[in-house]
Amino acid sequence: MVDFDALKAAVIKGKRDDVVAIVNAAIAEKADVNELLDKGMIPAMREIGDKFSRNEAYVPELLIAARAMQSGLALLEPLITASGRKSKGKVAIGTVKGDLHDIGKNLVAIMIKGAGYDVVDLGVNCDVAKFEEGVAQGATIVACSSLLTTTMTYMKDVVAAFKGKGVKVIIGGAPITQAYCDEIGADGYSEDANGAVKLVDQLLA
Ligand code: B1M
Repeated sequence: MVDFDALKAAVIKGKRDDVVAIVNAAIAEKADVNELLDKGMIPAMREIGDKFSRNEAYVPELLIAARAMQSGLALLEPLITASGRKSKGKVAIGTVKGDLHDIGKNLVAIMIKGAGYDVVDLGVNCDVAKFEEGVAQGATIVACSSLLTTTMTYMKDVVAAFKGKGVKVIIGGAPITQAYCDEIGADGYSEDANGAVKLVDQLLA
């Protein structure tokens, strides 16, 4: 049985080796990948963020927690994306200009890949020109992630850049809401990675 509390604690403390050991053991016993994410790893990142807000944790602690989280995600990725699949379309994804947070973006990319789409991962700090590179590679959906209230405003520029060009722009990230999506005229918003897959399914149906 997976000890979700131990997994959560290991991510919060940035104990990469412990995260890897717990995730590997969970994989060996065929644990549910979504449960590992939803009951262990994602709440851990939320908790370290709350500690940061209360000045009980600082940037270095966020960084080591993020590294531990990424190590666990790397182990889960092949399970999420496994399946002999024919591509259903192409999505370009990136974290917007000024923003270096990539864990949520990576998770969304893995889930979209797992649902049978090709994904061009443009990384972090993406300006409009970077998103255009993804479109030049055949993406018909641009997915923007932002974790900062100071960088989410750049999504408006991305939406404006692709208006009327046959490319849909979808947005997400902790500070984003449906109201913000409506305000900037984006083609869709989702709160989490599973919702992002549903959005892509709808837009490419
Ligand atoms: Co930063 N950080 N951080 N940080 N960090 C937050 C976002 C913050 C909320 C922490 C806090 O104060 N409680 C706060 C933002 C406050 C604000 O804007 N109002 C903050 C801050 C202030 C900062 C710095 C400015 C700190 C500083 O330097 N003083 C700095 C900014 C750097 C920069 O980007 N320019 C900074 C730096 C960092 C680290 C580098 C140390 C590290 C990031 C490492 C990395 O990503 N490789 C980090 C981390 C780890 C966090 C927290 C703790 C965790 C983020 C995370 O990975 N969550 C975060 C606190 C929090 O979020 N509660 C925080 C887990 C991840 C799975 O969730 O990314 O939300 P999330 O993704 C979800 C959904 O949002 C959604 O699906 C995902 C899965 O369900 N989603 C999408 C995301 N993208 C989507 C795209 C879609 C659809 C859905 O497309 C359609």
